[in-house]
Amino acid sequence: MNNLAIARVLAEIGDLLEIKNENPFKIRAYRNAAETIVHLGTQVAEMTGAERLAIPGVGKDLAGKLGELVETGTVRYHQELLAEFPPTILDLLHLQGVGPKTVSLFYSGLGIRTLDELRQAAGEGRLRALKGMGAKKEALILKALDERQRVAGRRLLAEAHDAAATLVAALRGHAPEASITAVGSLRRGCETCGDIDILAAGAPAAIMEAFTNYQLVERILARGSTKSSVLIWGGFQADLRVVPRESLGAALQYFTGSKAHNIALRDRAIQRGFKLNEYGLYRLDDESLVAGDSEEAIYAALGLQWIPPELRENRGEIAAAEHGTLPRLIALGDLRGDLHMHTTETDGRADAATMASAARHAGREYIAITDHSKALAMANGLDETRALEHARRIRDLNGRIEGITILAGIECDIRADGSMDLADECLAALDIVIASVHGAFHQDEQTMTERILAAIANPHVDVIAHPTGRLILKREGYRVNTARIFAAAAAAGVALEINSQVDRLDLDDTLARAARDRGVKLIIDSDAHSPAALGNLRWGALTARRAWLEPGDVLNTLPVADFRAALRRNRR
Ligand code: DGT
Ligand code: CA
Ligand code: CA
Ligand code: ZN
Repeated sequence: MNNLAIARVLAEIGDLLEIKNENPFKIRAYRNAAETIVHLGTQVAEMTGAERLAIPGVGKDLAGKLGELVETGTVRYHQELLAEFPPTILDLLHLQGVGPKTVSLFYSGLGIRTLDELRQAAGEGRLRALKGMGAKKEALILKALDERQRVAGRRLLAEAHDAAATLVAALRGHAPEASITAVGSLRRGCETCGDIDILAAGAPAAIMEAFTNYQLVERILARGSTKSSVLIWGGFQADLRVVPRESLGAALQYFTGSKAHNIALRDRAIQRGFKLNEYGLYRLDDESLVAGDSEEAIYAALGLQWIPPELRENRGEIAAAEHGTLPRLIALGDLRGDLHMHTTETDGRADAATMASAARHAGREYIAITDHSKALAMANGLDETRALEHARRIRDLNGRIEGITILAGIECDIRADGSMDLADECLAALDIVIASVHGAFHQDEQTMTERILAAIANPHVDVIAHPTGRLILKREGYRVNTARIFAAAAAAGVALEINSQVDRLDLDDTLARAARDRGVKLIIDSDAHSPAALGNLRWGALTARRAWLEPGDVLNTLPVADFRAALRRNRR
């Protein structure tokens, strides 16, 4: 039994425990162990008992199960769980609005084991008979099933990035001379990726074998000398293309896409008497090569500035490159501040001092601690008294931690009626107030729009966080008239957030660009709930690049004094 097969069993135990609504720590232990084992350099089957115990995250109990697995090919615990639930019902668990309790209800009440069976039952109106269901919930389930079909196979950018990084590193180990790059939607920084596209230029033929033998390959889908496809751990499809070194630029350009950008570029080439493909740019008359080894040379031969991959969506970038008016795109390093994060005072995992030190290490010059307000009771949200005490302690930290300015803020809920969750006197006493919607998502567009406009009208509100509430691949944003929000925010000097959580990226690229075009200032925040999550800022910066933003469009590129002066509360 190889490590991949072992990891699959552990991960499935984790999933089955989730359906049983077991202790989250226990679930995470199985999943973490699976993740560790899949990346181990040595085979678990060849280890001694003591060596297994030394695997990070593997305790006595798990080491025992590993031994059982290696010796007998199965684990009794896994078999017992499988006897309780068929593994296909795991698919149900990942539907929006369906938790483990609902899944077991579907199964025990109606014998539903698959997505198809669920769709049929919902279509026939049989779900509403179950305890705690009803026609409305049934309709939501049908909608979630449709949504699921629409996004099937796509994954979050951050997940694709991690999977690609390990794969690219492994391939580079086999071909240190070659140029090996992730291309496709991943290189363009798209919020979701359908697959992982890897390009190798100037690599020996053996690179294909290294690819299909990669330790995380679950299945080989296609194998050839210039292109192979595999299915890897985590459910990704990965494609590898191999081209000669002299075609590096042409292939990078071609396989980075997007398709729409490529079609526009190819048309431009034809109009100028050229032919463009993944091997090079050629003259149509005598087929001679014009450019091929670098992207810059290809764009230049077509009369264009080099276009950053994030802009290659055929949204005006070719005209801008022709006129030399491409934006000077913002980069992660331009972000001096991070103004949205949580601590153990509410639902964060570290205290303010730890978050501040970590943010300084990440290169920030200033941060704001913005814990939740009392409406989020589940997160232990703050009332006025606690908010002000917390603020005093945060301000005290400034004297104790060097190299970073710490602002005392709050993420204040916008109640269903548009009023703020904390009294004006409290909000006025803080350094920055972020307002956000965390409940009553199903309001109609008019109500939701008025609700957010009311928050913007409050003179103590500086920022609207995650303005649409969408969760990528999970939940559509609430219905809201963004044009009215942008106009009001621009007029009031309220900034709109690009929230950098991997499944939020909210505002998204198109909305952020539209907001900027209407005069709105943006702010890119991590919304970190742990020190490690401060690093998510990179995804927000990437989203801002896809939105064509320049440093001047984003408030937290400013030095702290200028930043504070630009906040709505301090503007005159
Ligand atoms: P994805 O995988 O859905 O997230 O999006 P992409 O953009 O990575 O698409 P993919 O993997 O199908 O193809 C990678 C790139 O290869 C794509 O962005 C452009 C190029 N490409 C693929 N098919 C065609 C095509 O039919 N014509 C042209 N011009 N380019 C193509
Ligand atoms: Ca792709
Ligand atoms: Ca592909
Ligand atoms: Zn938050």
